[in-house]
Amino acid sequence: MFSIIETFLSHCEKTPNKRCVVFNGTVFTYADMRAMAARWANTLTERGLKTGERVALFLDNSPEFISAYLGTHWAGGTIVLINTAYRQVELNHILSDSQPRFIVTDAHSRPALDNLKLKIENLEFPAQASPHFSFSIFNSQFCDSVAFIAYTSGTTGKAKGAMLTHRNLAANVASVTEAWGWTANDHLLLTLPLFHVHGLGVGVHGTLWSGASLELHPHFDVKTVYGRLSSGDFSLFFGVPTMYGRLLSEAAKHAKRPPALRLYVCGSAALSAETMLAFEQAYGQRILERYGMTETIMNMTNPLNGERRPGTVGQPFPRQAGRVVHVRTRQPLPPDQDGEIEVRGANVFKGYLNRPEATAECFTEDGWFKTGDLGRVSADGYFTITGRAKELIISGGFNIYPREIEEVLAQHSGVAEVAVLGRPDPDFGESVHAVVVKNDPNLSAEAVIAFCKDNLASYKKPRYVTFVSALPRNALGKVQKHLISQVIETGR
Ligand code: MCA
Ligand code: AMP
Repeated sequence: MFSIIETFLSHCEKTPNKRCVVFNGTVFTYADMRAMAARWANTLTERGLKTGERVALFLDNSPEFISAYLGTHWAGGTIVLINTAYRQVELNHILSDSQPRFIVTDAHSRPALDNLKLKIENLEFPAQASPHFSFSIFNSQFCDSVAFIAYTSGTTGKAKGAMLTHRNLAANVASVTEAWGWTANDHLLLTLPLFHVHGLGVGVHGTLWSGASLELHPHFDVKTVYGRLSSGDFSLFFGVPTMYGRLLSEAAKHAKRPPALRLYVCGSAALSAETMLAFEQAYGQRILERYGMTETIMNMTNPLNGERRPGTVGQPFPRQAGRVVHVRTRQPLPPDQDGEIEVRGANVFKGYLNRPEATAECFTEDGWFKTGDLGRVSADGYFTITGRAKELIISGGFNIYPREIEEVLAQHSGVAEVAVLGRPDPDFGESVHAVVVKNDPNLSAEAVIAFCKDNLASYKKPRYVTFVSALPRNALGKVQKHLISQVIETGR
C-alpha cells in the first residue's frame, strides 16, 4: 500500500499540468504543488530534520499548508496538527507534549506563539529546491511510521495526541474514495479547516489520492460558498451540519437553485433528518451523511448509490467493520438494541502519544476500538448514533470538552464552583453553557466569558452563563450534571 505522499508524487509524474489546488483565483498544478513540497522537504532536511521528528503546522488554510504537510512527509517527518484558534493553555500543552522540532506558522497566527516561552528562530525559505534535490525516504518501514498527530480529548480534559500512521491514512482514503466513487474528474469545494481531520484527512487526502482537484477557501462564508456552488464548477462539497443549516437559509433568499453537484457530504456532528430533507427540497439532492473520528478518520457512510437514510450514519466503509456492544459486558448486541459503537480496520490509529494506559483502555482485547459513541444498528446494517459515553459538546463541528473549560474557570478568583454542559443551539447544534457558583458577588457573565477567551480558543467560550447558589452533588461529591437543568429552573 502506498502513502498519500507517494500517491501524490505518482500523480505529479503522470499529470503534472493538471490543476491540483485553486486558492484565491490562483491555480496550482500538480507540478506546482510538487515544487512547493520539494522546497519544504529540502529546507527541513537542510535544517536537520531527521526521520520521525515532528513538524507542527500552526497555519490557516492555504496552499502552503498542503505543501508543508507533503514536504514534511517527503522529508520523513511527522506532522503535528494545531487549530489556529488555540491559545495559551492548549498551545502550551500540545507543544510540550509533542515537542516539535519545527513549528510552521505565518504572520497572522504567530502572535499567539510569541506569548509562549519558545526559542524562535526564523527559517529562511529558499526560492526553489536545490538542483541536487532528490528524496526517496520511502522504505518498508515508512508506511508504519506516524504521519500525523492530531489532538483530541477523552474525558480527562487534557487533549491526547492521536498518532495516525501512513498506513492508517492510506487504508482509510482508499476506502473513502472507493465508497464515494471519487475520481480524477472530481473538483471539491473545501472550506473546512485543514488542521482537523475532516478537512485534511477526507478533503485533501481524497483529492490527492484520486489525482483530483480542490478549491480551498480560507474559511466558510455562506454567501461566497453559495455563489461558488452556483458556478457549476464543482462535483463535491463537504461540510458540517452548521454549514448545511446556513446554506439552507441562504437558498431561501434566491429564486434559482445551484446546479446539481455529484455529491454533498455531511459529518463531524449529527445532521438532523429535518435539515437533510429541507436541503433536499431546496437543492434537489439528498446529502450523504457519514461518521468519523480523529482516531479513525472515517468509520461509516450512507451509500453513494442506494438509500441514504435520514438520522443514520450508514454502514462501515469497505474493508472496515463496526458493531454495537453492551456498555458494561462489552458483548455484541443484536440489531436495534442500544449500546456503544466499536470499530475495527487498518484505518484505526496506532495510539495516543505518551499515553500507553489511555491507548490500552480504548481497545478491546481482540482489537476493536471503543468509540465512546452510543448507538444501535438496524437489521439491514445501518448505524444510528444516539448519544455519547464520553463527555463532549460538539459545537459547529468543533469538539469542546467541558472538563477543559471547568479547569480554566476554576482558576478564576471569583469562581467557587463551575459545571459546563452543552445546550441545544439552532446554528451550532450545541453550545457551551457554564453554570457558576460565585466567590465574588460582583462576578459578571461577561467576565466569565472574557476569562475563557483569554486562555482558550474563542469558540470554547460559554455562550450562556448562569449563576446558582450550589451545584447538585451525589453522596460521593460528584457533580450531577443531569440535575443541573432543575437547579437552573428553580434557581436554588
Ligand atoms: C466559530 N465560532 C464558534 C464556532 N466557530 N463558536 C462556537 N462553535 C463553533 N463551531 C466563534 C468564533 O470563536 C468567533 O467568536 C465567532 O464565532 C466568529 O468566528 P468565525 O470563524 O467567523 O465563525 P463562523 O463562521 O460562525 O464558523 C462556523 C463554522 C466553523 C464555519 C461552522 O465553526 C467551522 O469551520 N467548523 C468546522 C469544524 C471542523 O472542521 N470540524 C471537524 C473536526 P469571537 O468573535 O467571540 O472570537 S474532525 C471530526 O469531527 C471528525 C473526524 C469527523 O467526523 O469529521
Ligand atoms: P473528533 O474527536 O473531532 O474526531 O470527533 C469525533 C466525534 O464526532 C465522534 O466520536 C462523534 O461523536 C462525532 N461525529 C462525527 N460524525 C458524526 C455524525 N455523522 N453524527 C453524529 N456524530 C458524529
